[in-house]
Amino acid sequence: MQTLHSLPEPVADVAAEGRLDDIPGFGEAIRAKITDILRTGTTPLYERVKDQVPAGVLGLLGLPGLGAKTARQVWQGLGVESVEALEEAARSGKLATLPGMGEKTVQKILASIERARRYGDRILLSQALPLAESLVAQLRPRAEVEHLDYAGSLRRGLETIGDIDLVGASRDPAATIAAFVHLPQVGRVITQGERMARVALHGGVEVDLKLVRPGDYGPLLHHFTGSRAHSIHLRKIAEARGLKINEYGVFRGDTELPLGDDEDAVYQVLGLPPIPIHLREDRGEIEAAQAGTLPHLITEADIRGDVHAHTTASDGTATIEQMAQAAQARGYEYMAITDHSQSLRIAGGLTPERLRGQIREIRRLEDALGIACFAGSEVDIRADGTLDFEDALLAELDFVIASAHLHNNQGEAAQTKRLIGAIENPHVDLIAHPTGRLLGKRDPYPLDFDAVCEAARRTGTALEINSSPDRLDLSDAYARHACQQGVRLMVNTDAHAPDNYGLLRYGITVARRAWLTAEDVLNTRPLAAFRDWLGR
Ligand code: DGT
Ligand code: CA
Ligand code: CA
Ligand code: ZN
Repeated sequence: MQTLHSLPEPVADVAAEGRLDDIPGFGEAIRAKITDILRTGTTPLYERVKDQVPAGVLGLLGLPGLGAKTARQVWQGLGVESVEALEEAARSGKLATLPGMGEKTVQKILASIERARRYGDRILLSQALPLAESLVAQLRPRAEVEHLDYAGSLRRGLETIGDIDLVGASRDPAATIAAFVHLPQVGRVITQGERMARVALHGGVEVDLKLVRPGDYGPLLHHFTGSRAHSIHLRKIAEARGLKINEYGVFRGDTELPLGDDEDAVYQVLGLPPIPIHLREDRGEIEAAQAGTLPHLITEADIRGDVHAHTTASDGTATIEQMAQAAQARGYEYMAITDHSQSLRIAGGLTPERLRGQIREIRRLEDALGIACFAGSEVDIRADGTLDFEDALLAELDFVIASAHLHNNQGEAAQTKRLIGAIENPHVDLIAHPTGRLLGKRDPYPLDFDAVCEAARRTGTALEINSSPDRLDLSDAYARHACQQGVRLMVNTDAHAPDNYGLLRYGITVARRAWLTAEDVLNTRPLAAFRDWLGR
């Protein structure tokens, strides 16, 4: 399932081109099931299981950390058929009576239920985006379709998505709607009209499609993109100018202003410059537009190097050469190899001897790699804020990342002190994924973030926006705050495989939502300037 979610392209495209065989880890059985689902919307195995196992029990599998074995155990052992019943069994102590079920596991299950409630049915941006892109790719080429885009929170790049909103301009809306509800991904039609439909995809994600005639598209796309708060604020500005603004257009009295298909025309009639999509949250962007101080937001193309990557030496899947080749193929000037340190045994952390060997190997390969490669390390921060390697070894490296993977249950004061300890180490250049959150799975650890920013600014230590789609850490709000406190940032992918470098788009989305310019992000600097900043 993880593999499916992380495919860089729609599985339908892969299947259509007969390339299912190329996906690592997919055997004959899985390929057959995917083909079934794409063709018929289901697969015989699913139909069989669906009839034998209550839907509520399958629903338990949606809880992060609860596997099929546990779901079966609580169902057959305690008759639990719903999340509510599972919670009841956990609280009453019944759950703890099952063989192999310790108090710690029970607490984990309760925490997971609580988190699932908070997230509701929201899915990760990285899961929604490929779905939306595949729907758009199927509808946009149709002859009667003039425009078709995804809008809503997905277009604004929120880290989680409630539902997917599609908007379009069609010369024959009925035909486009009919095509939409018959797409192979659609599991169920919820509502259908002449110009709109709402469906649920097989995975449960709900999708809205709204259509207008060509010529009216600008206001529609604009209305369904901006957050509600952004639209309401704009409406007030419109009223002050004697204008009325809604999804159908901008009106003076009963007369519609001819805006056409361009959404920026909406800003133009209000006397404003176009506001970048990622800023449309009413967090000061309208005032900035009025004052002419909108930031020139960072783009993917501004990044000159990705300086957080792993190899087979720790928990990556590729060699130094393969990672270098992938970084070079993206047009980067530089990169870093930053495998884990000794304490992180589960991730194959390097001992000092192995790290010294790796440094020598990078020096030896350097000329052949065709890209500047920093010998680095992602050093674990110990419980007391000291680092997992001696300073003498850190001094041999070109680039040092520090991060907290272990001992993260210490409480705010201790955790803050610990991070500041690492920040104050003169060898440390960057703190990776500074709040430790995993979207939908683990909350940020308690932290005095202002104190962390103060230390980072004072020592010239950078904080990371980690692009890994289940981290996105720092978040947009934290990154914006850090930047306002004078902290420099870096956007990295934490690549564990060559194609992970492509995850940069998610980190850049966070950076843009944080109002960052290329100037604010250190790894937009050319190699010489980046080296100057490192001061090594
Ligand atoms: P989500 O789906 O929870 O991740 O968040 P959104 O932002 O996609 O919200 P959604 O799906 O309810 O609405 C889609 C877009 O339409 C959203 O960008 C705001 C806009 N919108 C929806 N309803 C209203 C409304 O009543 N007033 C205004 N001004 N805008 C609305
Ligand atoms: Ca939405
Ligand atoms: Ca919606
Ligand atoms: Zn890492």
